[in-house]
Amino acid sequence: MFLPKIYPITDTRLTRLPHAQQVGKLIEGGAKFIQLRDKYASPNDFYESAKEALEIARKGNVKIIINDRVDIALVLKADGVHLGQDDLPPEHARRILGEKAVIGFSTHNLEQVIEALKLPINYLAIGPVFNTQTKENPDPVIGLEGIRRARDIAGDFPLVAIGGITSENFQAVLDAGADSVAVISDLLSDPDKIGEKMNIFIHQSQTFDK
Ligand code: TZP
Ligand code: MG
Repeated sequence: MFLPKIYPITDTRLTRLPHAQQVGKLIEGGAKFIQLRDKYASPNDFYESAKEALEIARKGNVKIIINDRVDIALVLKADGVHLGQDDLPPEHARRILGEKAVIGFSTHNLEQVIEALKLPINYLAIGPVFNTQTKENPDPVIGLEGIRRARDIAGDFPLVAIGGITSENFQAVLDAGADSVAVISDLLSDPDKIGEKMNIFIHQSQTFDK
């Protein structure tokens, strides 16, 4: 599965911008794989705005993952869905969306990682790695040590780290064993600089590749 090192997630509360505009700016900055996350919009509003975002993403050959809503991912033929512990179980999402869909699944501790590895998913996310203001009622932080342990348990299964990740600390998170870092506030908190910030992340990750 295609999983880039930097995995941006949209947030309309933080940016006050529609998903489509956030996606446009993230793509300008070099994003290739974006999750649309909306905890407050009605299903109808999320559907409409995800549809616009997908049109932009398709033009740029960028993959779109829908947070929570398997139904919206299905009707819009999005690339996949990201599910949490309280969402529709991944085995049902797999039956609905088919073999080609990307299904990501959130975990917050090592027991959940062990269970997640039995599921029909394409990547697992773990976090929060560091303190975050973005998620309501976040689980306890797992730190870099949590990433190292998750990597030990997960073998070479695709692992995404999330929570409090910035352009300053993401390389340490990748070095601890994450394949990819999911980022919200550090990318989006200045809506005028989303593209620029995305570009900084990509540039940094390529610098470390050398
Ligand atoms: N799940 C665990 S932490 C988090 C989610 C959705 C929020 C991450 O946001 P930020 O702003 O990158 O800390
Ligand atoms: Mg969810």
